[in-house]
Amino acid sequence: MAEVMNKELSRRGFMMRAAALGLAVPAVGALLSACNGDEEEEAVSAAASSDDDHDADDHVAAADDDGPSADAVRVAKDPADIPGPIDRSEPEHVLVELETVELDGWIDEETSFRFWTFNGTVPGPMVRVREGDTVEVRLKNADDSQHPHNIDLHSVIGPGGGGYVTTVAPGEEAAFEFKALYPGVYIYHCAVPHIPTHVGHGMYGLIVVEPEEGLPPVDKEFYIVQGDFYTDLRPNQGGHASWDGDAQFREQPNYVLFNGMFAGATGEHTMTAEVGDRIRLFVGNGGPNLISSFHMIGGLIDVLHREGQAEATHNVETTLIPAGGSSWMEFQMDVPGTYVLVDHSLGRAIDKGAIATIEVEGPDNPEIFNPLDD
Ligand SMILES: [Cu+2]
Repeated sequence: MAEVMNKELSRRGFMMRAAALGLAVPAVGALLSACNGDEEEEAVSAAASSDDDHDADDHVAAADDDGPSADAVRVAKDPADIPGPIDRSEPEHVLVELETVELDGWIDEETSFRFWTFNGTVPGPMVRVREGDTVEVRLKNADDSQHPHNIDLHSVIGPGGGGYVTTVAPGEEAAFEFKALYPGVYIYHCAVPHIPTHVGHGMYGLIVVEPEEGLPPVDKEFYIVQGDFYTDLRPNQGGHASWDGDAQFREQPNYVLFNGMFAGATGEHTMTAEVGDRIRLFVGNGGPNLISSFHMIGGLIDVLHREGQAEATHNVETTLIPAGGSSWMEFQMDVPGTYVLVDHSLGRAIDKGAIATIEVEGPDNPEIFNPLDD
């Protein structure tokens, strides 16, 4: 019985995902159907005819009859919504103002969840400073928050990364300064106990510390942060999902997401580029628990600054991004089409949502990729 229920839920999820994604994004639709086609149908009927009679699966909540929150808004951060490159040759004093906001948002197109955020999005804003800058971080906790919050930036050399001195109750504000000594790309996150619960509600983002000489110019830059979400509902069940602390303890998330929403950066929210563009991705992993096997289907990372290190590695297919870690990478697509970014632990992509797309437009390039008719 439990197996039947799982299969049916999974199939329902597949149908909804196919409807939501496949029509708008043929490449994603093909991916999903390739992994959820007739074989699964056979498995469902085989399970249905079995004599096993287990109780209902206690890992899957019933669909929420009350429906999703009426207040749900889009919290998924647009990957293109980031500050531009640093354009100065001297260090400065930089003010970074962040507000912790708890709000109902869409974790998939049918399901809402109470997110805890920096500035109302997951991830929070990408902060961009220069090596040698003095950074003043001012953290406000919104008046209507239910929990204290703080910020620990991995670019900070100092106790708690700033967490101890920024713990603020609802309606309060705190601030500190730090010197950005080391160029790289770093996670920031809330570190109020119970920390996995705060991070698991979406409280993370990236801070980029550009080297003194800056980063090489590129045509496009995007910002993606993966996170694992522990909810009582599975993707696309519909309704309002609640936090599942037991699932967090067991490290078994129902959602694994780029930018806080199931396939949030696909379809009308896809990233876009032209054939031949140099593209830079800043990719982080907020966790709280899983590591990411970050991969681009049909592409290759030709310049990889693994974990933000100064020296680049070249021609990498899949790169590990630890929980609480990040990388920046560059590549170009010389052939037009849809490129799908995934966590290559593929169940997390296909079933749990860690998918994003880059739509590349421009002339065909048969010398590099040439489908043959015969
Ligand atoms: Cu918090």
